[in-house]
Amino acid sequence: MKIFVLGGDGFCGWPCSVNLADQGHDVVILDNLSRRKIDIDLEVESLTPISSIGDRLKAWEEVSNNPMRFIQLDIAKEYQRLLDLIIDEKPDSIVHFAEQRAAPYSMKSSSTKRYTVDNNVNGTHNLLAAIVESGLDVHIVHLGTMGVYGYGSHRGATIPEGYLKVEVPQPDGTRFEEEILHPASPGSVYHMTKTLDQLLFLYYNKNDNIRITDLHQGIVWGTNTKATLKDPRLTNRFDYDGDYGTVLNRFLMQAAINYPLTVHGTGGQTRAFIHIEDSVKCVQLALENPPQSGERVKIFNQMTESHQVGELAKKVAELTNATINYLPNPRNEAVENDLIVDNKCFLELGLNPTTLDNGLLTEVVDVAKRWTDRCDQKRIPCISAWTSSQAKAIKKT
Ligand code: NAD
Ligand code: USQ
Repeated sequence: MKIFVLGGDGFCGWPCSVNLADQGHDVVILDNLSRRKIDIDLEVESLTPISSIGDRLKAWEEVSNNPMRFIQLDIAKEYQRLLDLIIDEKPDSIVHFAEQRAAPYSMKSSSTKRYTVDNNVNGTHNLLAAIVESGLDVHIVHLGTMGVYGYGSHRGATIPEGYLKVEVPQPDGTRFEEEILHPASPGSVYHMTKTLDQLLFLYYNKNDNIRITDLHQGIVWGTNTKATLKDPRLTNRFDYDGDYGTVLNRFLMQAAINYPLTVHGTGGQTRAFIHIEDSVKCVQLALENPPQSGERVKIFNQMTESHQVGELAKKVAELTNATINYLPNPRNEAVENDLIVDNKCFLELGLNPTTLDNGLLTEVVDVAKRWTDRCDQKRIPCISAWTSSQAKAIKKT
């Protein structure tokens, strides 16, 4: 298959691109390298040293028989170039990772809120409009988020894969059954953009028959995959800072440097998780099992397990002797929530989930220990607050 990977230089996109090339596909990475520029603006670097995209591609060419290509392009701003590329190259599928993906970054200021909305919504819409204008039948696989369903209002119900069965009352007292897109309840401006993406997909699928798979992914943990370990220049990024670092990788890295684990509030928040190796595998499975022409948007919950943040901290503390710090929560989120998720689509397609075992957790701690001297401890606290009262509360600590 010829596959465009939009955002293929990022944390999820890079190992995914490498895996697809490893499987023999013709991979073209399209990325504007904005994440590398945000690192510079925030004065923070990935804990693991990452090579330039040029060196990454050179290394991949040396270790494989299947080189990848790279095109620097902003999908939110360069519509005509994106369209021309689709028409010239005729990809079979396009994997779309190219969005601003950090909730705390999206909540830093009105400027980062506006950037996140402009970038994510325009990027997704440009892609859809370009596929329609090209007249080609291209399957889109989009990386969405479990956060579209929201956290806190499910009252023990299982979260379905995208669509909810509802009964609609009629004036004569009868009811009819319908499947609707699960109500959206975003918890940040970033998560809101993903709920807007869903509506764009619904519309373009209905109006233009675009074939789309939307992957509602949980929090990804781990760093490298077997394929990115083939050469040090293929090393994947490891975000640990208060804006881009995600909770489990942050705890593992904090444990590695004897920094008290930063639990927000009581740690009662429950979230969905997936290991990077499984994330890569799921994208491959989604590409290999596209929707039929005329089929509605396929939605898969791309997660393998749910955990409470406080329980995760305790597990990491037991494993590493780390201490735990319970901090005022900078986010406006439920103090605690349940999270029961249906993920049978990927299990039925053959995903064999990697669970949170001690060996894998220790592996991440070891990666973090190796690069301790690259950590800037000043960048660990989460200082992006969702509301002004939360900003005041975190300033006091
Ligand atoms: P990342 O920031 O590491 O990578 C995103 C990549 O997209 C970067 O290389 C960036 O330069 C590129 N990009 C952004 N805007 C672009 C644009 N307008 N044009 C071209 N390229 C652009 O993020 P990630 O962790 O790899 O996440 C990738 C996708 O997966 C995101 O859409 C995110 O919402 C989703 N996701 C990530 C996680 C996670 O835990 N990391 C979990 C669930 C879903
Ligand atoms: N948290 C802590 N301590 C920390 C960091 C986070 O307690 O040091 C808490 C947060 O308050 C939150 C939970 O951990 O309750 C998850 O935070 P996170 O930063 O790990 O994840 P989130 O902001 O939701 O975003 C990440 C990715 C995003 C993806 C999302 C999937 O950055 O791209 O969409 O995970 S999900 O969480 O399923 O919506």
